[in-house]
Amino acid sequence: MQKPIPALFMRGGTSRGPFFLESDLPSDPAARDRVLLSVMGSPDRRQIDGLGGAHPLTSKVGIVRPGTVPGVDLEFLFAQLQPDRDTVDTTANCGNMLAAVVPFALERGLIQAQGDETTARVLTRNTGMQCDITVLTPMTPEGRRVSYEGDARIDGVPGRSAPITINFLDTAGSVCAGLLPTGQVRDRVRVEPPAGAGFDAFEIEVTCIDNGMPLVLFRAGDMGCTGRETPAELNADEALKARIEALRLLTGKLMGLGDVSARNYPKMTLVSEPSEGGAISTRCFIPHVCHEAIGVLAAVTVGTACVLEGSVPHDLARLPAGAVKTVSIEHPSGEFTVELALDPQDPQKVERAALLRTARLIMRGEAMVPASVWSQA
Ligand code: NQM
Repeated sequence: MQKPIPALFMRGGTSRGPFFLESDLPSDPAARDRVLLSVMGSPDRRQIDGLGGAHPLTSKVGIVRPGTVPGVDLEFLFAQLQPDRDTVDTTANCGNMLAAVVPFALERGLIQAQGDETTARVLTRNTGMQCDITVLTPMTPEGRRVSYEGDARIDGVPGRSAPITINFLDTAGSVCAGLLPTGQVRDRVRVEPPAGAGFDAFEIEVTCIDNGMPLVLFRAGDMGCTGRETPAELNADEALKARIEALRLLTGKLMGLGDVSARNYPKMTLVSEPSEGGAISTRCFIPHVCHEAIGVLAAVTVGTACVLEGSVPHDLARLPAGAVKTVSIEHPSGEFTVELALDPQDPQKVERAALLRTARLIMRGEAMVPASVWSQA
């Protein structure tokens, strides 16, 4: 006997996973997490017994409920699982999975289409951040339906789809206490090797920042990289990954995050001069494998760091003039454009971030959970 749980399997931006109504899952978080691990087939490198795609970007789950606070239409809880670990982390955001929330809510009847476009205010329960998301809802013979087809293209996803715009309203200090959690725009840190590590102590300049996602940015060259490597090359470099992880554990503490060994952040981001006409080039570890592209809020945070005078990426970045900056973040599979509106009184402050994503309903059905797992729930 297995327990069926209604689910929509969706792509959100460059990520993918099952979406559930909160009311269809156990209310106790520990029981819910056991169910999610079973649904995804974790821990197992291949996730052979579940829906996970053997990569962090396809080990994600969306949980949606109607808004419970005034002005909020929908509330979204994002859960990051890992193929080979038994962790379910709900403490950080995912702007890619976020792109599928309004389509999911329209599919499941949580909200109604408003016209040719539908905008909903979404609260992420992970960090309390709010955003307005707009999707296309054209008239069809069956009434207004969310559209997945269109001309919008995002790097990291083949083909074209209907555009989804996300306007972030308040992103600074999502998980950390503020935008610059060390209190400085640039820090120089000394990383001591843990016992048995095959590298020497080293010093490096970093910018620790959280404008939607905690990130540590450092020059690719300072780690002996060009910044042009493919994710596969970086993922195969165990010596580099050991140094980056030691830097992550140290900066996690400096950012007030404590012991981050079991956390999926801060994301470790190598930056270098742009080479494709963008503002900055990136390779982003999330945090143990290199992203094939870059996360949404990671891109917002990189763009914000570029704007800040004195930051590590500021020196490398080529930014357009003006108070509303269209910032193109280069990544391994193309680029990610974020529009940053600066505070007219303080050009060092990003007031609003907007960006384009796409999403698609891939499959609808029921995720089957073994009775032994559900009965413990
Ligand atoms: O930064 C990957 C993704 C993400 C997160 C990650 C994301 C974001 O690409 O908002 O979207 O950083 O683990 O889905």
